[in-house]
Amino acid sequence: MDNFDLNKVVEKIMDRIQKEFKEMDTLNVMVLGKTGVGKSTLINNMFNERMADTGIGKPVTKEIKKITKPDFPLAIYDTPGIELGGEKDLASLLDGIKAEVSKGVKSGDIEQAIHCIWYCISTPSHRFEEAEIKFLKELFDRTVEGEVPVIIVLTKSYSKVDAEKMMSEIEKENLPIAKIVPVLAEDYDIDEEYVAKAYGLDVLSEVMNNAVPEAVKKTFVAVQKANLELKKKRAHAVVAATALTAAATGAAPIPFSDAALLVPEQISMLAGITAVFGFPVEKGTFSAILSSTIGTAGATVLGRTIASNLIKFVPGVGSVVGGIISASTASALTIALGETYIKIMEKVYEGELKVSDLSTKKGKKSMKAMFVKELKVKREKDKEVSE
Ligand SMILES: Nc1nc2c(ncn2[C@@H]2O[C@H](COP(=O)(O)OP(=O)(O)O)[C@@H](O)[C@H]2O)c(=O)[nH]1
Ligand SMILES: [Mg+2]
Repeated sequence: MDNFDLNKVVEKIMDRIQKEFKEMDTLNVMVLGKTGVGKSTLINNMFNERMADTGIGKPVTKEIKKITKPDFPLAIYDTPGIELGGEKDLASLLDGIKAEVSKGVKSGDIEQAIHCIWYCISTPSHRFEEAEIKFLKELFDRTVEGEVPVIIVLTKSYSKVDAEKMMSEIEKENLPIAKIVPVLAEDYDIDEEYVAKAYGLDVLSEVMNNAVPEAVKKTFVAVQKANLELKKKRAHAVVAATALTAAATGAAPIPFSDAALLVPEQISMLAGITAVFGFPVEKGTFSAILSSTIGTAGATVLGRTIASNLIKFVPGVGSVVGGIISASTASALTIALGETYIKIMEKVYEGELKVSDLSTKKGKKSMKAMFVKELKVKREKDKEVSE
């Protein structure tokens, strides 16, 4: 019997993922700072795509370049060559920024707005220069006027002592800055023996998440790669919401049966989690994930014997009669599937697992083990509650 078409389900998931990304509002980040302070390095290490190397740059003004990537809901306004030397350059840069900010405000369209500005200062320069102070004052007083949060990023902060000094120097000016964040975007070789480890991008990410408007937080969590906790939090919320719907409607994949069904709720759950993590997952990967978790008709890895051994882990499975299952079973299976998938995405994020490893025999085995573990955890919790 083969009435479960894995390919069709996978197609549906892929469509949903594309839709999730298309529906996300584009996040617009402006990055200011003198040439060589480390803007490009910062941008490339913060986001899932290497925007500063490979994005398409379109000149907005003489100083400002807008970088985008196809099908990626992020726009970076980079200022590759500012020097802040002469009055004239300064005025023209500020005019350019003001024009972009006002355009967004006037349009009333969230996708046109500049959502955040990073002003980068390099810590090893040891100086918060007059010209910079002047520039920042103008930026706040006459250019962004409270419309856009400005975060000061202290780049190349391999010396935390120097970063502290720089920070207190900036604080003296009492500028309406959202936050000052010291970072080292990439490991730094101090000499042959000492390497300063990269740090601070997770903090910058957290600060960003608080600073940007509510409407683009979802986008930010998806496009950033510096803070795993932000992604996990959002992914768990997707699972919890799906489990509630699943419990309410009794909608659940029926596991280990001839007709393992993945209902629309679970399809959008998997798509939603994928969007939160924001890296490309291919069709073959989903086939592998589905066949090693909920199982499919005639699935090679999940033979009947294994299936009958597994089924006892499903809470309330006794009530599976003719495809009707209890609310608790529906939600347990949904949670187990969702949480397993989050763990897989986490491993990919941490570099412990490659997406391509998932469709191997070993990958499938490990996913199955994870799924069973999730079901067991749920069963133990249920027991505690009923005791
Ligand atoms: N090791 C290390 N090098 C950095 C870091 N940030 C910037 N750099 C280096 O500083 C130089 C200028 O950086 P870049 O990102 O091109 O500056 P931009 O002109 O502001 O875009 C490059 O050689 C970078 O490799 C960092 O966090 N760690
Ligand atoms: Mg650059």
